Amino acid sequence: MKHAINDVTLELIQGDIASQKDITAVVNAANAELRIGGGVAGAIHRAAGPGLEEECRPLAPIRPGEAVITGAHNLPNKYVIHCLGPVYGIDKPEDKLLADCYRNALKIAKEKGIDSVAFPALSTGAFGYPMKAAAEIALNTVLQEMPKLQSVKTIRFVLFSKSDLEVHTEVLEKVK
Ligand code: AR6
Repeated sequence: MKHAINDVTLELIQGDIASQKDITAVVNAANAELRIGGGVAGAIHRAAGPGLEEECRPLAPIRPGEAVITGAHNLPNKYVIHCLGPVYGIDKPEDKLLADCYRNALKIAKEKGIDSVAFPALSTGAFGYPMKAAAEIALNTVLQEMPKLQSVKTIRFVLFSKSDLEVHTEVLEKVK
């Protein structure tokens, strides 16, 4: 599904965040230490190679809601923006912290003059955030930011499963 506001396009697709060849910056669902992990952090670090962890080391630890940027090493992108999502039920207020991730990632993208950003569904795996509630926050936050973006022309959500894509599509239909 695609939705445009002025000259910025929001896309929802099913896929793997580590194989978005036409995207300048991919977002990592990081851990505080910015180390390789499971899920997205596993896929991104494996594809990037060990140089990514090395570059991350002096930037860690980060706090929930925070975002930092590095190079993308062997990934087919130019940058990785690492976001630490809230652990559901533990890091509070979780809705604000999750929204902060998306806002801070887009802020960095704007500062760097980046044209395209791909997000996974932050916090919805190991961190336990329910998919629909997370999709509402993610999409509402991105829609709010879209009119203020300068360089960023494409924002893509890369959802891992068909049902995750369906949930996001339903939410976007409602909130757009
Ligand atoms: N591409 C796109 N989405 C994916 C991929 C992929 N390759 N792999 C998983 N997902 P998670 P979190 C989906 O756990 O909840 C890590 O171990 C997944 O189905 O990656 O923010 C880190 O080290 C889910 O919907 O991130 C942290 O400790 C979503 O991406 C912790 O997990 C996010 O799942 C971060 O947890």
